[in-house]
Amino acid sequence: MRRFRFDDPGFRAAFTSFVAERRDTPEEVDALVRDVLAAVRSEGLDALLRYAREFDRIELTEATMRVSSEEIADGAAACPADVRDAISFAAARIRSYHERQRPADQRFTDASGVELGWRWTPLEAVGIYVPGGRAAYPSTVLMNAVPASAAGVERIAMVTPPGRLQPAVLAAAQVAGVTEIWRVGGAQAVAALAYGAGPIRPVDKIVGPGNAFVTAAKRRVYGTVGIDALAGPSEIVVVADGQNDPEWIAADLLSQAEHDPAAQSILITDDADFARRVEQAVDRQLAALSTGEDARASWRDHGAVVIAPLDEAPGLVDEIAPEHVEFALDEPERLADRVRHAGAIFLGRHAPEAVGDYVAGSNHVLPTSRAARFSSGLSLYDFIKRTSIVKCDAESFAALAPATIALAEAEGLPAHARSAAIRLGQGRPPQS
Ligand code: HSO
Ligand code: ZN
Repeated sequence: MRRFRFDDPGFRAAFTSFVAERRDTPEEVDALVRDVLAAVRSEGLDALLRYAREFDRIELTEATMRVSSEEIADGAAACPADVRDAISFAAARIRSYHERQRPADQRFTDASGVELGWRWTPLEAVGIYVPGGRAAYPSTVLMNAVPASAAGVERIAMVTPPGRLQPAVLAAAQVAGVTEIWRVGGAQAVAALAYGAGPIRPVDKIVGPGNAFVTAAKRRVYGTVGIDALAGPSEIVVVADGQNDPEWIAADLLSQAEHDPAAQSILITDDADFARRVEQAVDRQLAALSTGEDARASWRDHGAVVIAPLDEAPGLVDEIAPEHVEFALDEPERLADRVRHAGAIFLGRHAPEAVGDYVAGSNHVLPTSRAARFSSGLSLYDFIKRTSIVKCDAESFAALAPATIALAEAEGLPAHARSAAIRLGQGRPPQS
């Protein structure tokens, strides 16, 4: 854990280099991923079954590759009632938040009499990657599938590595209305979704987090299909004054540290004594945390405490451009309104990031690794697209034609020029 003081002479340089540190170790997986994509593309189902055998050590067939509707129902039923209820509660809140994002179609007539506008339509088919193991979060299934469903996507296909499917993941899929689930993971799953393979029909966009292989594969199939942002390790910045309970703030810092040894938690406070008490609380809580190993590594290697006047916090937050920032203050907007770069902002002493991870309704798939400078969290917009509309009659066309012809000629594109001129009764080619 690093300690910074805003009034130290070397603060600027030290803080800037701290923020620029890389946290995830880049893995050299691209060559293998390229081969896997090519094999699935040319051999389809055979390649999928072979990779299941080689990589996942499991014998699958075309029939057992798909998770049946009974399995989904049985798995979901095996999910404890309180977790099921929590999933339904979360799903309803996520749906209503994302439904408010639906933009309106527009149609208008401009001063030249040209009718213009745009129209939004949902994507037809979306693939959701759900990692195996500990990172198979039911909440992430909801955060990906519910906005897609709210957008009106007709087909949502989930892929997940073969192995035990967690009841809560199946319950989340069921609540989100996902009926198509395939036991296929890794780069081969991304390939199957992008190109189609055996019974898996191709989709139009692939979303959802994954390991280095999945991420490399998504990068490679981009263009054939759309993809969401490439997820990095989670981040939180907590801006807190000395009026907070140090145990609450320590818990918030550890809530992100426990995700991953490469996660990052940063406290910004104007009260050095409070900072010390938070540090002590972090150590105490770490000792009793079942995820303590990852959380300790994250806090040790990437954590930071910054002592700074609170008025400086918005500038520091913008430099970090974090995935999440909490303002644990009485009048949080006073500072938070000045923040420009953050994936999600949590306001007040009773808005820990954990509520946003699960049930607030906002999306927890958010830009990491400073991507908040240029991008936003997952939303309804990821699952809809816009088509432009142009309508002219003879009169409004006449207002547009001269400039169309001039630009076409300037670009050396005579057929473009003619396509306009011919409607003005000019430039008709000689008839034979
Ligand atoms: N904080 C994570 C999301 C998550 N938390 C899932 C719990 N489960 C990345 O924003
Ligand atoms: Zn989380």
